[in-house]
Amino acid sequence: MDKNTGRFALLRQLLADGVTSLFGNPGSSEQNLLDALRDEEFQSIRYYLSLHEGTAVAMADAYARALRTPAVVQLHSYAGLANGLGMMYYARRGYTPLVVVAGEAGLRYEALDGQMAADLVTMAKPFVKSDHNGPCAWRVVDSGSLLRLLRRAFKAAATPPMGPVLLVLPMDVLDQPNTEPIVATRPVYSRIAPDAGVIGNAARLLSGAKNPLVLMGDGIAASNAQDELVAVAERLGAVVWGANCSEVNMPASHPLFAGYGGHMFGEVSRKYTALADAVLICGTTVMPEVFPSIEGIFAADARIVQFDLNTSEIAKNFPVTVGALADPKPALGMLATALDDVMGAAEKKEAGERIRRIEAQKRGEREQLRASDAAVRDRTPLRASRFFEDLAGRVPDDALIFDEALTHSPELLRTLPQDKPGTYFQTRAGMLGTGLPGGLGLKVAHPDRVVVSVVGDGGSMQTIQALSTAARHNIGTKFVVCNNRSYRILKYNLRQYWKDHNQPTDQAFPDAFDLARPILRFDTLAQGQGVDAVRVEKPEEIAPALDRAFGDDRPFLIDVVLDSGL
Ligand SMILES: Cc1ncc(C[n+]2csc(CCOP(=O)(O)OP(=O)(O)O)c2C)c(N)n1
Ligand SMILES: [Mg+2]
Repeated sequence: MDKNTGRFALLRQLLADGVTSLFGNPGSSEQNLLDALRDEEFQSIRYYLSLHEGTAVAMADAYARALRTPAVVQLHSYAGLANGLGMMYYARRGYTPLVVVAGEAGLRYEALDGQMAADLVTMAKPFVKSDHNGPCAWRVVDSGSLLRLLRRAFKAAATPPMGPVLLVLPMDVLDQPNTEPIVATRPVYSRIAPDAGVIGNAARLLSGAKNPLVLMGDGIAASNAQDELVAVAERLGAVVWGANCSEVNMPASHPLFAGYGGHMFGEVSRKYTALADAVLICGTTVMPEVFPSIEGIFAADARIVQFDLNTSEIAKNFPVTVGALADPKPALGMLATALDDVMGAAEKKEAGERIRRIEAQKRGEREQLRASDAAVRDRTPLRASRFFEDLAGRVPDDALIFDEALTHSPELLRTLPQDKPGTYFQTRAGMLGTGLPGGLGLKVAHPDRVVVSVVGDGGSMQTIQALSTAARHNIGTKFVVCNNRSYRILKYNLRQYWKDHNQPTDQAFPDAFDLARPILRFDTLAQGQGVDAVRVEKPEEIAPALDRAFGDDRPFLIDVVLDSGL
């Protein structure tokens, strides 16, 4: 067998780029690649089989988020690519670096328009990252440029603003001799900060504020800038709200962290954005809600500073006073120092007083919520807060959590730790079905740590076959399904719509919002795919279920039957 062909060269390039995991679902147009992968030379690369492409991409997304490195996904021709596109768009909106390779029959069949023929590059264009040269989707048409394009794909995926890219691999190109050199792909250095003049200007604009606000998102975590963000917020005495915030961008227990905003209704976030007289926006889009406010987000005379590595986001929807291309870590570090210089003693004192006021308010709100949780602690049907409280007692500080609990997420956020960078991940960009595969991707990335994935019943059905991947590869994620027998969030949102349109709020919800018919048993759905599971319906069943879940490092699922009320 000739090992100097494209398929072997491609795998050698993956080795050179440190790839140890492939996520995918195979077809016959990738058979030569998977055949080569069996070779002794590539034993350090593990192929994680997903039984649906959406699951493969979502697993890769979480893996890449956890390790901050591009993950590689293999899809099959138009059919496999099409199944993966939704999750690729999710990765695009989340800036996750993914290299997606899709096989196709071969260039020699181009004129025949065979069974699986399609223009994969065109199909993928809206779903991949774009850079100045256009959408990052390419097709290899000559063996002399296979590795050139593969390296370009890695570089493009990992260069901020990061995102998914596509490389189409005609099968016959991979069978041709390949003599390209194997050279590791080098990252593009992007720790860029504005010059001192811009930083000084930003510091002056923010420093005199009586009611400063920081809006931040996952760009902070991507830059590992949590400490610098805290330093700026503390100097300003500014409350910090997340917007597109689905990771630990700041320790959640910090007194100035107000919460994960920006999900559904702009009216909710406008309550705090419009109050501010100075706003620092960093590492997020403004505003990310499904139904954002069209106007009046910021006070007319508010001073707005926006730093981002994606200049498209700067002043995209609203004017800013100062906008700058900036990596959050160096930029916020410089800003904190500049604020020390610019702020007078009186301003520093006021900032300190604001921190104490915000801290007291946060403590008060927290105590109220704790009290309301305590009041329903022993109820049946179970309340999620009770289950999460008991779960928190079993979860070590450095555990990784994937949170797709949706309407039960607020209860989860009150109980589980989200303080250590890189330990807490939520679904983003409104994507459903990311929780089960997300928990798998985190565990593949960190096999020695406890990983818990908390998902809704609706979300988990989208990618339920992820459980078979857990069993097949013995990926020891612990899954919790919040079984409220409904698309509960859709009910909340329709109720809000009724309110906004002055309609009665006690009407019947559309039948399609209910999942009670048939009763979905996630314990047996898991067992049928080789994952041990238990159903929990009463408070006294929680502890034994957790004992079983955390008794070993194998995958386990708890189907928690919850109150479905609003
Ligand atoms: C792929 C996809 N399909 C549909 C939706 C619309 N959607 C958003 S949330 C939701 C229901 C989620 O239900 P569940 O996971 O049970 O959480 P709950 O609302 O009950 O807390 C649906 C259908 C979506 N966001 N993404
Ligand atoms: Mg539900």
